[in-house]
Amino acid sequence: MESLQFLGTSLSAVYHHMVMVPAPLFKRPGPQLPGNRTTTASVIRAAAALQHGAQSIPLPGPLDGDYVDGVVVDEVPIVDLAELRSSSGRAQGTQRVAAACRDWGFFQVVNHGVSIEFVHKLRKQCLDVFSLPQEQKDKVSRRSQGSQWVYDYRPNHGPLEVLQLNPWDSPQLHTCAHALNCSEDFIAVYEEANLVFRTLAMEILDILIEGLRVDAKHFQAHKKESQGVLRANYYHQSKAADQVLGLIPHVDGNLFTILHQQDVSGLEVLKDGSWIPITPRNDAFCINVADIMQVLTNDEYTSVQHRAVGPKTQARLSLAYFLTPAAGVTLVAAPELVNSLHPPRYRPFTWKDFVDASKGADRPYPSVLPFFEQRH
Ligand SMILES: O=C(O)CCC(=O)C(=O)O
Repeated sequence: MESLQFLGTSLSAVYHHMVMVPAPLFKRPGPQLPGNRTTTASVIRAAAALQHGAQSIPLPGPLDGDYVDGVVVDEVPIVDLAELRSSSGRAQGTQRVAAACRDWGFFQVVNHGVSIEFVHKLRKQCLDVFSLPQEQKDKVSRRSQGSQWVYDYRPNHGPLEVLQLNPWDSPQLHTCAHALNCSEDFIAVYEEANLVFRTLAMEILDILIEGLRVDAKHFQAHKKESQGVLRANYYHQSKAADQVLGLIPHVDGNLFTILHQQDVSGLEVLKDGSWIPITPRNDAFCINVADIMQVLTNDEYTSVQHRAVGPKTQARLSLAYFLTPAAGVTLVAAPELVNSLHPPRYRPFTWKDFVDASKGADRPYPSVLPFFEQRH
């Protein structure tokens, strides 16, 4: 259990670093004017050109996308899994996903096959827990349980409550349900979540592997033995939300993460130096590449830095399923992704080494990955 509590980011790091950020970082002016559209790359080119004394900015391309500080950035990739399930859409779809993993470390999936009724049922169970009296939640909190905690609360400017469980760990589910006096439904829903999210995670893992065009054998142990951790983040509504981060910038330390943010915004990913807000979609899951996938792909896929901005007008619940790697295997890049131009970036290590490093006082932040880099 303890090792599986190192995910997404070290929670202690997050909570101890609740930080103030300057007032609104993002503007979304409307209506969109085609002439004003530009891509992230061209924004960067323009900034670089101006820095080097150019008098004019390169003309933008005609792309749709999201505004950040008055300019449009490349559209956040949305992948239709139904298309990838058809033989005609598979090859192109996997290459689109691979491009998203390289360029963004992030994409959203729709038509994923998980019933929205089930997601809402799970969300309701989590909300029921968060609405319990504090004394009851404290029975399983970090303060009372130490490393065995499943619940945590930080009363900072944008208060955040967390419920983190291993949905495959029946004794843990029963102990938690008993301590919180939850109904049998709680256990049943979490057991179903274990199946539902693992099934989706395996489908996504297959797609990520196919997109790399490498031998799937390299990932076999993770297909067999990887597990998931389910975390519910409950961000309280806060008037100071636009000055407070609910979750500070971090990268996830697992293989990849599946996240549902329903219809309240908050998640932002870092792309080419800008924080891009991810428009919430009830029908979509966000997928972000995490550190261990970056290692297995020798940096072909990149682990994305992300954060959550606290909600201003209503509370926000996000559900995150972290797929963790097989515990016993040595983590090294797929051989096809290593050559003289791309020597192995990281020394071989195990998931336990990674978790242990994350607990070290002087670990690099926001990721411990630099600790495992090889010098050539
Ligand atoms: O709440 C969110 O949107 C982000 C959650 C997250 O990054 C995490 O739990 O590690």
